[in-house]
Amino acid sequence: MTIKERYESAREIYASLGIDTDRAMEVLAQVPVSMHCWQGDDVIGFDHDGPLTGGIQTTGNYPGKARTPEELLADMDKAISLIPGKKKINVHASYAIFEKGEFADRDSLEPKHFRKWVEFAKERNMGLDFNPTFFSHPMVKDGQTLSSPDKEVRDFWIRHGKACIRISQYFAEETGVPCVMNIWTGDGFKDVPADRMGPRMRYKEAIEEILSEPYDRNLVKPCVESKVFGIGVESFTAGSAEFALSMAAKNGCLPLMDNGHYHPTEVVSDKIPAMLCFYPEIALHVTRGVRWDSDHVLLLDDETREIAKEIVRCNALDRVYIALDYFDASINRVAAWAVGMRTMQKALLGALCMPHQTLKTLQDEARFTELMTMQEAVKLLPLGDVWNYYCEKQGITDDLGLFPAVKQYEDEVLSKRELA
Ligand code: RNT
Ligand code: ZN
Repeated sequence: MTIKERYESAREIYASLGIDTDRAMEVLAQVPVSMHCWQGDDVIGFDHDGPLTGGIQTTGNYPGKARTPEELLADMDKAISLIPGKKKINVHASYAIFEKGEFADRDSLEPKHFRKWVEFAKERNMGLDFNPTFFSHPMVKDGQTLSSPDKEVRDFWIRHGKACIRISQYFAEETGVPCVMNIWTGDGFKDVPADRMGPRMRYKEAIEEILSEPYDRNLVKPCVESKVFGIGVESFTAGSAEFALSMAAKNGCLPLMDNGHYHPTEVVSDKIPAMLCFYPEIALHVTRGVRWDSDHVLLLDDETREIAKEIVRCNALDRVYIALDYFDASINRVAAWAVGMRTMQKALLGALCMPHQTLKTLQDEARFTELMTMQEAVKLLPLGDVWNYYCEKQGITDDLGLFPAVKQYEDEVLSKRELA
């Protein structure tokens, strides 16, 4: 049987449950998933030689990592060729691309330093998201940036944040797509602090000052991302969950939830509908934490599927900005991108191919036994046949073709880098 014939059989099975798979594929093709540039070079960037700081870490030393903007963009292009559907590119400020001999410190970055990213995105018909980089820099003093007791340090990072708002606005104006700008710092303490409120008050005031930079609210979507702990900052993080949530609520920015940033039995899937009751829009970093915020490549596990289900059944595909955030240095990085992006899309496709209205009715009518059996039955519907056909229609390889394509790129391009 061809992929198309398999699809046609699947379509009938889904149709008998009132599910329109043609429509599901149409919708999926329009949902943007933002691909994080930092998977390609282990979160290093182009503006410094120092190590990765901020309480985050990559592990592994797989050969072939991108060392220059040209290499990173080429690798992203390879990954993009393996990913169906609509994509955005998520850029960190540390990935400014300078002309030869040119340099600007983080607090004096300008739109022109990101012109190459804009060209790259426009040529591929994609939007751009942006992140100020509050780590891996000498002005991180005693592990603090925006919450530092040193005003000079805070002011430096406030100027950085404001510069990033201007760059985000430039991204949105150039691409015609709103730019999600995420504020995350690793500010915190390794051991029990003597003052928890002081750093948070300074952090709050600093973010408010950044947000006082004028911008068009339809074009720039500032977010605040929370975190529970980082490496070397195990006892306290200034940007805790309650802090970020309240910050967003009071200042009209978006709360950003990274599902690696909560206690191990907390789930972001359950937080999505809670937040959607109050916020017009929210943002996500979708990742896979294994035992902790380990930033493993996104796979089709229960929580990823549950996250996608909540977005879809809350009818919130246009209210939730989906970005990926993980960094695995122990495997082929192009595969890491492609597998994670495809996983998110598969999860969304699965969510779009569910009889939500029927299931909601069963719940409302307290027909819980029937609800349970129906939810179990849905799990084994032939989603793979729909996914394969979707990929074929988009001219993208199926899952089994992914590794050979990556391997060929590794042999022809990545492996040569080690010799250079
Ligand atoms: C860190 C946060 C943050 C970073 C990126 C690189 O724990 O998740 O989003 O991963 O900014
Ligand atoms: Zn994140």
